[in-house]
Amino acid sequence: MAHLLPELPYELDALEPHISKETLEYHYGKHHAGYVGKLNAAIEGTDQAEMSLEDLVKNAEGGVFNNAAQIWNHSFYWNCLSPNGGGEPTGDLAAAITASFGSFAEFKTAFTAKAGTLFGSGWAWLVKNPDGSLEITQTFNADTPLTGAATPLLTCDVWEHAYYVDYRNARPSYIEAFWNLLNWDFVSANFSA
Ligand code: MN3
Repeated sequence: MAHLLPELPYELDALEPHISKETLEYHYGKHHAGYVGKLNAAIEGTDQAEMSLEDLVKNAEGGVFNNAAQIWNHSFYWNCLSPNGGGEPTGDLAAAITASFGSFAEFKTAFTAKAGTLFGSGWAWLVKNPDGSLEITQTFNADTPLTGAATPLLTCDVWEHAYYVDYRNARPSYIEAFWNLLNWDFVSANFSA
């Protein structure tokens, strides 16, 4: 069973001016697609060939894990963004953010800092712990909350390939733009799941 590159939930130019069409052509069309190609090549003819993507993320190691986890993380990331995104969450998610961080503004400051200070390549996440509390975490390289007990709610890809075309070395500018695209409907659905 070959894994497929999931369809992007919007057009390649839909996130402009915050994230350019050129970035998506590379980030989705080359990087995300590359992980799919490498995973399929690595598992072909092995006993991992019939495993689901989530099972590979949870059980595989080395290159198979890296490529499977990067496929999952990127699919999740694209869904966290929307041309109609931005603003603030509402309802139960908003209440949970206030309960865990004091206010939306404090959450935004803390998440921005966590994404901005990640050294090297990785991901910043908002996750829901088994006790219902929310937490901001970092994972490095391909690592993902999917292998742990917490439920991922939203992520920001802070690998350089996510922002170098548009913002060069200015990761803070990319993170600022990220807030204008945040798909709170997707984050709320993850929170309520
Ligand atoms: Mn990426």
